[in-house]
Amino acid sequence: MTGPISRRQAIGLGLLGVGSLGLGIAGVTSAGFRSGVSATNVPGGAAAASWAEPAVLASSDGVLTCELAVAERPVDVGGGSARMLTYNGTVPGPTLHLRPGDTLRVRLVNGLETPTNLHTHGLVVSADGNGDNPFVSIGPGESFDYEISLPDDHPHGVFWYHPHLHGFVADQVFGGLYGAIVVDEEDWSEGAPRVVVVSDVTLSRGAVAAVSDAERRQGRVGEMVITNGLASPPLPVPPGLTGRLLLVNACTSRYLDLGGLAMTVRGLDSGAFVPPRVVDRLVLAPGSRADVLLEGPAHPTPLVARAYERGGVGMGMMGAVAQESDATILTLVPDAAIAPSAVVPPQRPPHDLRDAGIDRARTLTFTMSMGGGMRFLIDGVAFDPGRVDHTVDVGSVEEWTLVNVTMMDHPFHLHTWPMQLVDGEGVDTRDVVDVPAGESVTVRIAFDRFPGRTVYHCHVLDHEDLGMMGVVQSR
Ligand SMILES: [Cu+2]
Repeated sequence: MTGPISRRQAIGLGLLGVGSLGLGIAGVTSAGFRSGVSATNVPGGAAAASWAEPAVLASSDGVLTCELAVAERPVDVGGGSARMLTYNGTVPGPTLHLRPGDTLRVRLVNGLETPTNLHTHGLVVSADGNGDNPFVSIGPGESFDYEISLPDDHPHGVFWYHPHLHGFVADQVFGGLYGAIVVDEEDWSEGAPRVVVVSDVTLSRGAVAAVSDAERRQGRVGEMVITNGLASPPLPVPPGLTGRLLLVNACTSRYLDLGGLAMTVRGLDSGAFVPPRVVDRLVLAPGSRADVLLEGPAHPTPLVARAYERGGVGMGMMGAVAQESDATILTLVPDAAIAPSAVVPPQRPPHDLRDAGIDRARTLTFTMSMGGGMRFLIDGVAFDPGRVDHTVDVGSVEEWTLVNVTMMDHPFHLHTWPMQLVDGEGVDTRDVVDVPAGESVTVRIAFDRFPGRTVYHCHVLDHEDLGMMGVVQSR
């Protein structure tokens, strides 16, 4: 029951051509973008005056030890000032730069008035104990020491971190709690990729606006799209040379339907595309990331996220919700003074499960129920942390068919284990798989390690908070 694999699943609506450009192979030289670029004026009103990125915390000798202090703080955001939820006082939080085989030790200090925790989205790591454990709850004023060990064969790529405590996730992520994680084996001192964390937020009276129940059901979208906390910032690039962006869709519910220029996509989530794919449209569901090469244009050129149709609860009975509109994520601005440097690391192709023996097939069905307030369900039930919904054997390969019988798209995220699209083009491995309204998608999953208990859920985070999450136990 694979159904018509969604047109939208493919990154390549408007594919310019899927060919080997000789890109993404070790040794390709690209123009990096130096950090600390100078201010650039961009016509168009409220656009930010200059590019900025989060601070980088990098591992050394196999370990990154750091503290993430969670607190509401005043920050400059989208050209104004507002109180937001922050990691170490900034939105986004610091970028964590790790290598395969590293250990990440994070002391999370909760300065909020609500409980929270930490999820390292997309990392192929254990969910046990003080690992990437979504069942941990850290109360107000408490702290917790995470220790997350990346295996030596961990995929290269861009990942991210955010809170994952059921019932609080959407509010806390919308409030500003997100940051990038990059896993590679590069020394960034000679030139780094541009880390581009995109989110959206609505501000009201100097703080993050509350949302209505109708907005939660729809999956809230913010009025303002922010890139590294900035509104439509300029990104200086050397004309004619290639630069590399690591894009993170940290929006609570918004899909980023990116276009406006040609993009060479080296991979989505933890899955590398070998060879890279050249597209002029790239849809990133909430939670998804992309590793993208762009050619520096001769003239200022915007990267635009177009309003995206992802369905609704229907019948106009649920109250007004904010309508999405097009947004400029950033504007590439030619700047010949930006020095080129080699920043494109070799790719690590994901395991190919197309010829794997399937130990077990399962179907997971997404529904909504109207009784007692709208609930978002998987297999007819709402999330219960005390219940195991699926038990899998470590060492097995399974095929999961994700069936969406609702009128809204649901981006499905499985923790710890990547998913390979059965009908994907070549090897297409992701950790967020969009399941459009009324469609189904089949994936293969190698539960090759990490006994323990973790979750899968809709990454429209309001839907997750409203119940659309389940528990998988591996043993
Ligand atoms: Cu959903």
